[in-house]
Amino acid sequence: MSAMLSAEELRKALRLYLVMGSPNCGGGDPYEVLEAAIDGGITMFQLREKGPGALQGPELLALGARLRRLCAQRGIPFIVNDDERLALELEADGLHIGQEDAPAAAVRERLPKMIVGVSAHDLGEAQSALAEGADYLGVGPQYATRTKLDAREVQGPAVLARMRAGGIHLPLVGIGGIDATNAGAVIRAGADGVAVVSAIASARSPREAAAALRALLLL
Ligand code: 3NM
Repeated sequence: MSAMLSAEELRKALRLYLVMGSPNCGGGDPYEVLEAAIDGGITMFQLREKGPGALQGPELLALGARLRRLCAQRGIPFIVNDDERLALELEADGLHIGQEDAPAAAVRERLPKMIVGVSAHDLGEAQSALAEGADYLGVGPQYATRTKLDAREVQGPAVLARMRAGGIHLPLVGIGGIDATNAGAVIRAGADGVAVVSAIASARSPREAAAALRALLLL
């Protein structure tokens, strides 16, 4: 899956988006977590190797290559967080960037064939990201999260509704503190999907956690 997905395919792929790296797996093997999550029914994956104990250099590249291969084998779009060079080295399907990372327009220009995802926190940021050529937006934090230490103030699903009312038709995925108890509210507010870290990666059974979310999202 190296060619970019159509907007409709991307909307579907975003439905249950697992975001994680080795620090999120509670000491377990990220490969096994990802494999179980795919068995449970995730529809897209982002390698986000951040936080205490995050791998770097050749170790990160080796892990990325294994996860990338698994995604390719299972038909799951593989996105890299923040690290443009790693995304190129791994021949990722896309790159996800935050407001603090490289400007979206420059990334879009350098990576014309990749899916470009951008984190947006309000209508203004969503409009800018749209103008700069983003393919989808990650919108959060929807709820309180302990996974991202520098997360902004909790926004609630209303931010998604404000973006839709403001004319943003891009694929949107909610992120931050999402689990089976609140995923429905995120979708009802206008998201095409939910992005989760701990609800799957830190679950006792990532496969069952993914399957429960998938059932709830009517996939
Ligand atoms: N981005 P969990 S919140 C990676 O608000 C990330 O943009 C966020 O982790 C944002 O599902 C977040 O464990 C962490 O709450 C989400």
